[in-house]
Amino acid sequence: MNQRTDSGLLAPGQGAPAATPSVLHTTGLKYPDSVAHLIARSLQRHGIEVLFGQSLPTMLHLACEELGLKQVAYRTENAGGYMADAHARLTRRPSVVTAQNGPAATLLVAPLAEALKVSIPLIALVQDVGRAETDRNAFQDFDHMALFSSCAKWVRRVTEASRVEDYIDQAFAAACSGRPGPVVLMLPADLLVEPAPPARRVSKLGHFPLDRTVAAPDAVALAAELLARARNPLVIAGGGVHISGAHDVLAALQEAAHLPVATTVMGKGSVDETHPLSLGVVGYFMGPNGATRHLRPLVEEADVVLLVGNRTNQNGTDSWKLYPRDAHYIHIDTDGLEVGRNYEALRLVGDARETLLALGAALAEVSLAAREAARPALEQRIAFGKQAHRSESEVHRTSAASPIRPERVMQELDGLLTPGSVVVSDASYSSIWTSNYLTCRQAGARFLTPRGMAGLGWGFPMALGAKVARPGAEVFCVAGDGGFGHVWSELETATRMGLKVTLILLNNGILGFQKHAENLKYGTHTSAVDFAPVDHAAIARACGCAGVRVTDPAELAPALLAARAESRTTLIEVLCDPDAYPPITFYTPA
Ligand SMILES: Cc1ncc(C[n+]2csc(CCOP(=O)(O)OP(=O)(O)O)c2C)c(N)n1
Ligand SMILES: [Mg+2]
Repeated sequence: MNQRTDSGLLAPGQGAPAATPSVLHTTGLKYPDSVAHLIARSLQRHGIEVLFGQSLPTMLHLACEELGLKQVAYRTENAGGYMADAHARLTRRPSVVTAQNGPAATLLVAPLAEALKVSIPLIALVQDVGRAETDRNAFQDFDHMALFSSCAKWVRRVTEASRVEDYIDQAFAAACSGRPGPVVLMLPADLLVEPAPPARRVSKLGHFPLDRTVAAPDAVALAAELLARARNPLVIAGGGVHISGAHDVLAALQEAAHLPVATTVMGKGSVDETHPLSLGVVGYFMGPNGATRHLRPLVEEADVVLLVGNRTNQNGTDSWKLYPRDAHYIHIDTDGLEVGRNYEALRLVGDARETLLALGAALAEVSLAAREAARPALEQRIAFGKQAHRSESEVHRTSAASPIRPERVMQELDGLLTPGSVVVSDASYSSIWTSNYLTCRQAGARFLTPRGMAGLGWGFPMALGAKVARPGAEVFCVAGDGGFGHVWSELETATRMGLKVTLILLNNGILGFQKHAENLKYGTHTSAVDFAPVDHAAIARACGCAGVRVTDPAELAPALLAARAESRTTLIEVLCDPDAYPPITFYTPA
């Protein structure tokens, strides 16, 4: 006799086990050649090999898996979108992320917003309610067109099987042409199971920039004249150099035209930072111990500034105070709206690579005698400035103190980097430490960070996406404890998907940037900024990763080497000094 509880229900664990209805067992795919199969084949036609997803839209993933496309299964849509972002940044091909309608779709807003800001082509394929269920409060129905309108370049819903190929190709064209960016295509669930119409399209649109344009020749010739005749020219390269794949052209121009080059955070890696004409990263962190602090006069004294793929945003320009007011600006950007946004400029609207090639050709036609003559003294100034930073920061870079100085962590990591390494930093202090204390030793090396929006937490999923893009590369991630709290669950993703990265967790026990900035601005901070102690290394081990905690700086190098030898993701939790802050200029204006 089964015991009933007071409520009349069977008590837990009682009663005969219910047999699983046979319909809940696998019986074979019911829709053999569906619209979803046509989409999968279209994705393959454009060169897509992986989708970042979590089983939805289900029919699409079933078709994709049947056709050999790989699903990299995320734990949260936020993280999946950032994985796709990093994957696109490194492959220089658009990446596909998928999600269900409703709440899952809303979680794509953060990664799409990042991609929109920094011009990364993401293709979000989002399930929608059945066509006959639209606007009748169907389960998880929502106004997705309005939801995505602020964070995507292009949002459409396809409703006819005969138009599916047209819309897929429009999605790729929208994402990859002009200024690249994220797009969303809504796919009603019932449409996906309809029989596939015949395929008609053959083009391959899965790369960016899809259509390279070049600035007008007269503007290019004028730019060459200005640079050749300048007293103190300076190039400030942004993330657009990477998007355009222009680093080799920029590096050649730097050398041939004797041009000093600084970068933004997103542009780090566009030139070799050990080149005698490279300044490093300039922006809002040029206070004491900042890598480019002693090079600030070179920026301020510039009379001709060449901006390449540089949005002249607040952090990059130190709130528009760093770049010289009276200089002549030459601005290369594929988006004419960015040119002259903050600095009136000679407009070189075009793809960075094509336009730099044209500029290089134009510079070969003019005399570079002034540039060549200025080079030795310029190189000496740059070398002095870099040396002054090295001397100034030595005490922190070699500190044996515990809790550990982040500069010491960076020093150990910098020693391990090769040109093929990929370093991903979370927002907040992590991206400032890496920008200042890690060295790009070859043009084209990649340092990724979600700094378009500076959304906290996305470094670790970006590192996983980077590893999918470059399985052979050593991928490091530097993240703070606050940021990492957004994405602990993706440790399980790393294990399940067999993705090995080395995560260096700077655990200072606080929302550092938040707390310090509050103290500075308001004299005190709110109660939200201090954490309870967390054993992150144990969380990593619980998810099948390796996890170690480092409290003594002498253990850093062995921990990094052990992580290198591991086949799994390793989380190295470094107990860091909560009073260590990076060289943000507004913290230390002197
Ligand atoms: C999604 C998101 N939430 C909040 C913020 C605001 N924010 C910027 S930095 C920061 C603190 C970061 O703390 P942590 O990740 O531990 O890094 P730390 O500064 O301590 O090195 C916060 C809350 C943000 N940028 N993004
Ligand atoms: Mg912290």
